[in-house]
Amino acid sequence: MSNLNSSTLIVEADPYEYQLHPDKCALLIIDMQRDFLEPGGFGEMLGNDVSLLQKTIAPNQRLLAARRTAGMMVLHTREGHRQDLRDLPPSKKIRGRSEKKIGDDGPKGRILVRGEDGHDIIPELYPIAGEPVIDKPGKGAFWATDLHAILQHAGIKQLVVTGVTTEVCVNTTVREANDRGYECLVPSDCVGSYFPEFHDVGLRMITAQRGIFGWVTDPAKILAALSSGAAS
Ligand code: C5J
Repeated sequence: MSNLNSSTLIVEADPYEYQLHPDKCALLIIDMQRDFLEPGGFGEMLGNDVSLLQKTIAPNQRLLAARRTAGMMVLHTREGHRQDLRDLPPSKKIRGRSEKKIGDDGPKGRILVRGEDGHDIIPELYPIAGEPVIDKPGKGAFWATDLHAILQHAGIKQLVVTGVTTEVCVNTTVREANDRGYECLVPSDCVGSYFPEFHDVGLRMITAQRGIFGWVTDPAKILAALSSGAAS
C-alpha cells in the first residue's frame, strides 16, 4: 500500500483538469475478455482485427499495477449470459445474422456464455482476490447488475473507465455512470475498438460540450498523478 490519502490529485485531461480523489475513485475495466481480444474468439470470428484491441493490454496492465499498488478499488466486467440463455434477448441473439451466434459452440467454448473459456478475462489482466467481477448481460455495466450498489456501499463517486470497446460497452457504461452521478475519466490508450474511427469519435463524444459525459486523458497522466500522490 502506498501513502495515498484523501487529498485531491490533479490529472491533466480534456476538456479540463480532472480532480481525482483517490479514496472515492475506482478503476472499472470493461470486458477485457478472451472472446473479444484473442485470436480465434468471437470478435475475430465476426471478421474483426483483434490486434486493435490487443494494443490496450499493456497500458491497462500499467494502470492496473499502479492502482493495485495504490490500494484503490478495482472492478472488472464481463459481457455474457446464463448457461440457459434465459437472460439473452432474442433480438440480441439474432442480431447480425451471423452463422455462429451467442450461445453456440465456438473455438473457446459457448460464445459469450458464463463459465466458458472465451467469456473469461484475459490472463494478462486477470482479477485478483478482492476485485469484484460484474457479469453483465448488456452493453452498459449498470444495467441488470449490482455494480451501482457495490460502488455506493464503497463510497465511490469517481470512475476511471477502461476496456473494450470504446464506442459500445465503454461508452454505454460511461453514459450510465454519468446519469448516476459518477465522474468518469477515460484513459485513451486503455480503451480500444475494432474501428479506429469509432474509437476517435467515441472519445470525442465523451468530452464534447465541455465534458458532457466525462473526461479523457493520456494514461501516463494518471500514472504521473498517482505517483505524485504516493510521494506526497
Ligand atoms: C460489444 C463490448 N462490442 N464489450 N461488446 O459487443 O463492447
